[in-house]
Amino acid sequence: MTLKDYAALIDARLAELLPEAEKKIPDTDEIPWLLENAMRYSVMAGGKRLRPAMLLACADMLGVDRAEALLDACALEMIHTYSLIHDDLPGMDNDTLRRGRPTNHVVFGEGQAILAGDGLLSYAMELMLQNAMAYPEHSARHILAMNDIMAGAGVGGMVGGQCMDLYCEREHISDERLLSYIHVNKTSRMLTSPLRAAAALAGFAPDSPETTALTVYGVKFGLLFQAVDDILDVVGDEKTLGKSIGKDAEEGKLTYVTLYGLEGARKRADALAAEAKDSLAIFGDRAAFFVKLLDDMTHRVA
Ligand code: GRG
Repeated sequence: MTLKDYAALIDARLAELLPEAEKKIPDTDEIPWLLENAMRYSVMAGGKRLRPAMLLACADMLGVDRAEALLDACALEMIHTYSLIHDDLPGMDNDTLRRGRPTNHVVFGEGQAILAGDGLLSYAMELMLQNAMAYPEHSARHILAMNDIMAGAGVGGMVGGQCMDLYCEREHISDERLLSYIHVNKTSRMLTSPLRAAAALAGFAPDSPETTALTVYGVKFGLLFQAVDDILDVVGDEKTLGKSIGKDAEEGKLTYVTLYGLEGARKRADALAAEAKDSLAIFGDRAAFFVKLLDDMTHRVA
């Protein structure tokens, strides 16, 4: 299975979970059409489906029944999409283009966009809980997986990273240790949690050699991903990327490129890819998807 194959599986399930809704007064317990359509608009706008694909590929590698992991993968993509919607709001990055479309707040208004993000986060949690209840024989595994996903997305994870990012930008602070906190939490945690969640579903303890190796891979992969993101913000093509570029320089952000220069950032990305590859040794040939992913992400243009 390739990244594209996994993305197709995830797209199909997401489309079922967020169907196009007709305008009507909602019944009690029903999602209002406006909220459903605003959530669907950003989730179904495309995207690489990287995080859920990593969860499913890792589940496959570790022998987890794919059907048992699919809702968690979709939930992860919903959480990621909520973070993009909120990141694009006027109070944050104030962006008008995302996934090749006008951003959620441009189409639905700021208030509804905030709710679409809130909705995706809480719907994701509901779906993961429903999935856990469907497998009572594995409830401890599901609780551990949910803990990894929510902690990665939460206050000591992505939200914490975003908080420090906003703080540094508004206060014009450029501290290397804070930058590392921001990268690891804002970007890497959401790329590590899919792997840790899959390991939890496979029955591995959080401190097992397998989970530890996957965590190292996720952190390095996340930093590589961020370095390439910073490079693309300088040399990328807005149309291919489907989002605004040049924002980092405009806002005077501290990035891999401002810190190491373009060539230095590329070298840093190559070094991170090599370190991430080394961490996969424990899985041998079974980790082929994750070795290829490093190459794909190092050379990505979108
Ligand atoms: C609002 C709590 C909160 C967090 C926002 C997503 C995010 C955190 C910030 C976006 C800015 C940014 C460049 C983050 C680092 C890398 C990143 C998350 C890129 C977008 O992810 P992709 O490339 O996007 O996987 P697609 O659209 O392919 O899913």
